[in-house]
Amino acid sequence: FLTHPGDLGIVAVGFSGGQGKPGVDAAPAALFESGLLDQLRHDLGYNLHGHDAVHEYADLVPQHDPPHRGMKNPRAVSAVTKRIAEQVYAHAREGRLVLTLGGDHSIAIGTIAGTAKAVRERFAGRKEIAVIWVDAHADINTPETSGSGNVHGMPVSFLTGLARDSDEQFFGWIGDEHRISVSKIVYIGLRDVDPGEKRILRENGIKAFSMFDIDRVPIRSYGIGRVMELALAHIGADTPIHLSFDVDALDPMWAPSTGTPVRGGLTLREGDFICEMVHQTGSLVAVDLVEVNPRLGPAVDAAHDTVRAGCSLVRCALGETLL
Ligand code: 6HN
Ligand code: MN
Ligand code: MN
Ligand code: MN
Repeated sequence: FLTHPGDLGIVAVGFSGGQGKPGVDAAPAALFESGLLDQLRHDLGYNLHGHDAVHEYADLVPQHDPPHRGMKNPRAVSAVTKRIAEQVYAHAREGRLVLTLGGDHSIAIGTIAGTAKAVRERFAGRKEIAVIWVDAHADINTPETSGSGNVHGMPVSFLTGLARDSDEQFFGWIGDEHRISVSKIVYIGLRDVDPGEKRILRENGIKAFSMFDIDRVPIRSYGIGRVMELALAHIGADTPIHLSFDVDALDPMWAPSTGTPVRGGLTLREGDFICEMVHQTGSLVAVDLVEVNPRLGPAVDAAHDTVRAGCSLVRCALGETLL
């Protein structure tokens, strides 16, 4: 699917408006400081594009942004994700693999909208992307089912059209070309799903592998392997894949510095393995790494550990560990 597989478009998003805790906007700079770009350039041999800037989108964030249908910062998140969709689309249209560094998970509204549109155009509507969503959470609340009003808990409902708004300034800019179908999403790592979200997953027959599914195979280390086989089989060969990785899918032991940590998660090795398996398909068109918050965490090393884990996930998704 990639016309230039060695070319990597990077979108560094310093935005935190999809949730309430400041600091997640500092993740791209922290990932860069820990050497991620050099690793991608020198160890993995990618040509990087668009990596010089961390985007803050200050021009798109209004002074006054009162809730709409219970959503917090709705105008800001809508405008920023619209811009991100354009940025990701511009890279994908050039045939580049696209890496987006968040930022909170609301930004996936933009990244997935951008790849969905680029792939539709490339294949004249004959192909649609699949999305592998690795997360402790399902992020599929509608504004009405959300208990928090945080848009980072809603991106999948807007991307699938389960949530819609006709007003341009409240995600009304999302068109059919940006959307993904519910049959093309696979979740991995779920363990903290709201009641309304469980109903949405069930009613729409959405494929989801929870931590329970990963653990179900008697020998635990085979659990993630089988889950990945099943996940990729569900997507089917020859389908462009967008991997959206929320670092809170990992156990807080590995990734403590994140806004909504949930214990009982993936080991770093399991996370890396997911990324490696997806890379190995040869179908990867875009990767998001989100919810790293270097300002949070119990201990001094917490942020450092989380940033390192994030770098490892990205490198695995981009092919480092395969011989
Ligand atoms: N994330 N389900 C909760 C909510 O507020 O809707 C948590 C969402 C977490 C979102 O981690 O990307
Ligand atoms: Mn180049
Ligand atoms: Mn998430
Ligand atoms: Mn999450």
